[in-house]
Amino acid sequence: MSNRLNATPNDLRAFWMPFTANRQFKKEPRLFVKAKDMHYTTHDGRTVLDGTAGLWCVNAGHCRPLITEAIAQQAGELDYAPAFQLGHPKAFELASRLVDIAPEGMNHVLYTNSGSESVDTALKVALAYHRVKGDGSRTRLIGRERGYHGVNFGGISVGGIVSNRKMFGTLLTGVDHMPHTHQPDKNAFTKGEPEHGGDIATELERIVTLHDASTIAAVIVEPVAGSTGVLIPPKGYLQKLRDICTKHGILLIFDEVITGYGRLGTPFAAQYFDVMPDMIVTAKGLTNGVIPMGAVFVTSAIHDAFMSGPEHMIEFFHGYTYSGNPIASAAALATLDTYRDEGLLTRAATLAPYWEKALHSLADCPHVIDIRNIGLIGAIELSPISGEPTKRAFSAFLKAYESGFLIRTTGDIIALSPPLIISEAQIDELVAGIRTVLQSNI
Ligand code: PXG
Repeated sequence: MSNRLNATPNDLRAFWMPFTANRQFKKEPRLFVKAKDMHYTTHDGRTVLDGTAGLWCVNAGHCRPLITEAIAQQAGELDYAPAFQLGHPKAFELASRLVDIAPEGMNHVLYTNSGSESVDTALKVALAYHRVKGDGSRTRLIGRERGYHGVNFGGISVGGIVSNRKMFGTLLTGVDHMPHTHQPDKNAFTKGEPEHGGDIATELERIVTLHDASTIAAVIVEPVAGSTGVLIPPKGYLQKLRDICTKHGILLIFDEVITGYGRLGTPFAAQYFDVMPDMIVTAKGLTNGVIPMGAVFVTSAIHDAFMSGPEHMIEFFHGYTYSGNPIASAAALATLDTYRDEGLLTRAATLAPYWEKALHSLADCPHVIDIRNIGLIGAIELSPISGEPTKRAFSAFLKAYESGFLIRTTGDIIALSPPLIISEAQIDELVAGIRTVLQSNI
């Protein structure tokens, strides 16, 4: 007996979609068929203003010519080169270019194909680093409540979003979590970094005391937590984490999958907050979202610790078939060219005051209980419908989509992260569109 669904080319049943309400979607599909700069075109021919840079990744806007051409050119010249014990020039050129824009001291790059793989790569580097240093008892990993570090086993173990964890067994052992920093009672409607909550970092001291520093390998946090609904670090918080980690010999990993490549108006959040981690995890904006690729930045101290033993020996037993893939490397190089030519890695700093003012003008709209912003990121938190959490925001998402605006929702929070090429007029358009949706019956 065949299990085939008797699929036709336009049948939607076979594709089990990621992080999607599949049954709802397939009753009422939403498909994009084209994109250019700030806009998508839907399958029914409507134009949609992209308020989320795809999924926080299309930082330079859509179908940018340098990137499109570089991919085509590379595909015709060198499609694939083995990633282990062999290489190709563009992967090396890209690593040097990345190091140039990274915080000083982040001198080496490991490639992956996604944010999730970047996270798991960084966690493995941390464990192996302590081991090659003769400190192999440092095996614990510390994350944070509400943290999102992708969907692989390492990432969901250190992550703190309950629905992403609860179905999947016991996960990695030896993991603990710091409390999140969200204090709406004290910080609601703060513009930029909240005043209250910097001291929550001292909870890490408590965790270190509980387990003993000699058992802890690394702490991983998103400098600005994105997926959970945009939680901005309180003033002084990240520096305190840095100080505690330094004091106890614990590596600090910044997961910059969302904040990397200009989202805050600096190449990386580490530069924005002037706090230097030991590793930076990236993906998304590295290739403008166009080809899957991630990169993990590490300091020389970490890299050099592995460079001992016989020279013919592999120093770190980790990597992917597609690490530094030629087409992905070409896309990333063209992305960096686009960012450089158009000043996009710092453009969010110029736009941030306008963005902040526009966003906070929604404070008087129905259901709005908090508005948060930093760089070119924004969040509008809505009061949930009693007994039906997430429904109000999801209905706002559907209405916005119908009226030509792409927003993203998580829980009852609307998250915004437009391409860094957005104009002031388009910010106004997006905010006016959201105002109309919030004033409708949601
Ligand atoms: N770390 C962070 C901080 C992320 O935001 C990942 C890791 C995993 O990346 P990959 O490439 O494996 O998906 C992410 C991904 C949203 C949203 O709307 C956020 C992500 C992905 C999809 C949607 O909040 N972040």
